[in-house]
Amino acid sequence: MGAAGSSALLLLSLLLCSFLLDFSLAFSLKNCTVVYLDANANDVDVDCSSRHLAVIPDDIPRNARILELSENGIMRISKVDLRGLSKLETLQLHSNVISLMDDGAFIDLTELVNLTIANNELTKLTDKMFQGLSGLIHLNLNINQIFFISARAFEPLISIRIIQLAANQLQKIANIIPALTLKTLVSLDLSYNGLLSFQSDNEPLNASNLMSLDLSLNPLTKFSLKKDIFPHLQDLSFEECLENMEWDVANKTFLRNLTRLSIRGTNFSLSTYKAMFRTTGRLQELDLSLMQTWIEDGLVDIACQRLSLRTLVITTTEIESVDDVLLKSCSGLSEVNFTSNAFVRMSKHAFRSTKILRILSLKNNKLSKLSLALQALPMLEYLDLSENIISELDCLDFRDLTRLKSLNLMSNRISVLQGCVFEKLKDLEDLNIGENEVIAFAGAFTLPYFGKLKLLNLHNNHLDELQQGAFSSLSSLRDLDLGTDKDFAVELGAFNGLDDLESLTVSLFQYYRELFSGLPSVKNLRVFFIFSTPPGTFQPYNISLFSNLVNLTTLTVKGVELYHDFIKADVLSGLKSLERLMTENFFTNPLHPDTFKYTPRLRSLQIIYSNLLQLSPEVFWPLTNLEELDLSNNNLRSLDFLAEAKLSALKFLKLSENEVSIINETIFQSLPALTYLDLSENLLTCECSNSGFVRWATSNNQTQVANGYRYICAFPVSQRGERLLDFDVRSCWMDVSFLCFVSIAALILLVLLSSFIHHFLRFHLIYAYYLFLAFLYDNKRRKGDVGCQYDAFISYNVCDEAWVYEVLVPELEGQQGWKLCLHHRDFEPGRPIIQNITDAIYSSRKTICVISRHYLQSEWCSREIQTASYRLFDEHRDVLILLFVEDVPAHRLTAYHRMRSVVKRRSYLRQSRAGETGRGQQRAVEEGWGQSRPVEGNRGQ
Ligand SMILES: *[C@@H]1O[C@H](CO)[C@@H](O)[C@H](O)[C@H]1NC(C)=O
Ligand SMILES: *[C@@H]1O[C@H](CO)[C@@H](O)[C@H](O)[C@H]1NC(C)=O
Ligand SMILES: *[C@@H]1O[C@H](CO)[C@@H](O)[C@H](O)[C@H]1NC(C)=O
Ligand SMILES: *[C@@H]1O[C@H](CO)[C@@H](O)[C@H](O)[C@H]1NC(C)=O
Ligand SMILES: CC(=O)N[C@H]1CO[C@H](CO)[C@@H](O)[C@@H]1O
Repeated sequence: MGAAGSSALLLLSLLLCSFLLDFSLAFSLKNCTVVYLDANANDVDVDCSSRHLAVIPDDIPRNARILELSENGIMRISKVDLRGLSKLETLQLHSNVISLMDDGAFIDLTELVNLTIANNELTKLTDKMFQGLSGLIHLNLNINQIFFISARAFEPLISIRIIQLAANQLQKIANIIPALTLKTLVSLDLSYNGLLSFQSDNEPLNASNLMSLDLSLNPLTKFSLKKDIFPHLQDLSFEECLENMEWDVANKTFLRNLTRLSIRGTNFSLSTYKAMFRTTGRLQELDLSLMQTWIEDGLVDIACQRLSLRTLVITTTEIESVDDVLLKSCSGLSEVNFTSNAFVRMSKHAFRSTKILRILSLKNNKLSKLSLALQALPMLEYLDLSENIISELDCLDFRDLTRLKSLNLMSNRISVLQGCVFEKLKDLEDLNIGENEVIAFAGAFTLPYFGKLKLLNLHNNHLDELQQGAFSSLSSLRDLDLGTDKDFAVELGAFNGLDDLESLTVSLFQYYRELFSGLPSVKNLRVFFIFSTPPGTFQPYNISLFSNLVNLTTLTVKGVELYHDFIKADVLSGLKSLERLMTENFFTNPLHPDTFKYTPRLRSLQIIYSNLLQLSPEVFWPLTNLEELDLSNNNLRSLDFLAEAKLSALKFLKLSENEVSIINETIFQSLPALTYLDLSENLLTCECSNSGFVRWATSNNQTQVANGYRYICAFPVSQRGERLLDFDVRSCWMDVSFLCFVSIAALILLVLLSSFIHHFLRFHLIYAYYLFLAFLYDNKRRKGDVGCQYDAFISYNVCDEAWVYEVLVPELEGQQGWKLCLHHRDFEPGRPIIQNITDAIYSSRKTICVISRHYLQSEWCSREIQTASYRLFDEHRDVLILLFVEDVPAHRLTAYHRMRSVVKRRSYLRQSRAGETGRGQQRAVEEGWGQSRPVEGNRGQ
């Protein structure tokens, strides 16, 4: 293995390590939230409002349709800020400090319909500012400091219909020509600017398509039309223009389409008003609010004489009474809005002339009793008497209002409802008696008057009790509100007869078994449980409270000072259609595992403020369709129950305001559909125990961790106040990177070491290898217990054969009487040579190597010397005798012969003079780690 291999490995490990630390696939946005939308999953609504942003974040999803950036500190919209947001339909930028918008900043926003840059610091609108906004319909530029609009600024807005420029600094009509000339524009708001006059005389204006023009709150002194430039204008406002304005409309037909004029709070001269009324003959709606003096001076009368008025609005005055003359000339009125005046009384004939009045609002006045005035309104359909001080209703009050459809008595002081009051209201559909002091309604709703009543609001009254059949005549009722915080008793059967009821809100101060029987159509039920002591009367019932509501789809229950013990495991039994359940302080810890067994269709579940502390996964097993789960405010410490909860359809999970500190990110593997997760306001720990979650939150590409970048660390104390997702998980990966480092380092060392060994100690290794082989072989042999057959095996090269046969063999075999093993004589034919060699060596007591240059070159000879050497080590027997017949230089002792160390510490023989036969062999025994080397030992030659 070389350098290339090691660097490849190094690269691999580096890749692996960096992969573990990759954050590039972020899905959760840094500063924004993709709003979870239940019904319309198509819309991608990105909310970045109120986040102290100074610039538009760069991680807005490209498929965003709604982008809310309001209430930040954005100063500028640059060319690149909104690049690529080609799906955007609504862009909200109000309440920033934008003073600069680059040319072409909106160039990609071709789908944009609604753009709001209100409440910023724009001063000029320049030519290329709105380039690209070809689909824009509504542009809101209210509350800026715009004083200049360049001639072609609005040119790209070829679809524009509404422009709002209220509260700017436009002074001259010339400033607004670019808007007035837009062919598609139908509504223009120029209120609260500095316009001193509105004159068409010298301006290059042609007929516009404008239908609504608001010039309120300008210091106008002149309104002059010399040309027919507003043939379609329907709605014109001069509210609170406080200067005396001259009205100069040259031809009565110019404002022929004008139907609504607001001069509320103005203080023009009588002649101006008269001139106005003269040229707006088709007017239908007039707003004279905030004009008490003018009204007292008879302006209503003048208006009604001149105009074909249908709607009169007089609000926000101190007028105390409606006298006989106020509406004297207004016989055409069908709608009167008298909201927020100071009416104490109305004269009996106040409405004598307005015979065809259909809509009357007397909301927020000071009426204490209804006057006979109302009896003159046979056509009245809508009557608003809310926010007065009416305490009593007389049987005659509504006697003639036989057409009344909607009666609003909310926020009065009514304490008793007599049946006769409503006797003639046979068409009544909507009755609101909320926020009164009704103690009893004395059978009012059992009388057969209310055949058409659809909506009855009785919330926040002082009812004592609801008797059986209290609403028995309300068979058409769809919506009933009985919510209150004042204790009252409900008899069983109280809701009998409400066959069509779809929506019911009720406060309960006792537990009632079967209370909701006889409500077959209810789809939406809101219950407030208010009882703090054990009601005593209940004991385990077979039938639970809701069991009759088989069509209920939405249930909202809120416990207020609730005594929880009645909530049994089967509290939801019978609710087989239930899809949405919202509970607050209702369930308690522990939640019974069977709680949701009865509600298999549940899609949305909220259990908040219930101190659940912990949950077991089994609770959720029946909820296979659950898509939304809100468990906020429950002091939950752990989310581990989610791992086994089998919530495979869950998309939305809210767990805010709990006490979760460590989140095991693997639980999200068991929530395969999860797209939205909110963990705001928990006690999150910024330690390595959460590093897995942090990494998951920042890198997973399915689940948005809503507001994740705002989560604050609660622990450890040193990190308190830091942001969780800013927590540097790399410091945790320190362990891993350290491991990586160590393993890489070890690897490199190994590589280096092996090249080193290969280079310098190769032969020792090979030697060790053979030693091992020999060991194995020896073991085998030992078992066979082969004794020594020969005294010596002579290892030699054929070139030295002559010497061996002429000198060595005769000497040893002849003279000494040794039994020698010679390969040409004693090797068994047919066996592998290596086998023969090994056998020969192992069956001889000694191995004599006749070393010459030829010997060293021969492969077989080196095998022989090797094998003999192994035996030396293996058996610790000195079997090797090296017989040097020639002077061999050191460098020739290459390859295996480098085992000089072996030679060194063992004995060897040297023939003093080559060819000098018969001289006997000196035995130069050098024991131990002798210094003399065999070659050096040859010196004497
Ligand atoms: C634009 O947005 C505003 C504020 O949300 C809304 O009132 C208005 O109706 C929208 N206009 C259009 C054309 O969608
Ligand atoms: C304006 O009035 C004319 C005739 O008076 C009518 O034809 C036209 O439809 C009206 N336009 C609008 C937008 O109401
Ligand atoms: C008003 O204008 C109409 C047509 O727009 C014209 O027929 C009529 O003569 C004009 N009246 C006056 C007084 O100029
Ligand atoms: C009456 O006027 C008030 C104030 O302008 C307004 O809020 C209210 O909606 C109007 N009521 C009716 C019934 O039009
Ligand atoms: C414009 C922008 O991206 N602002 C902030 C978004 O959130 C990150 C992390 O919390 C901040 O560092 C940015 O300044």
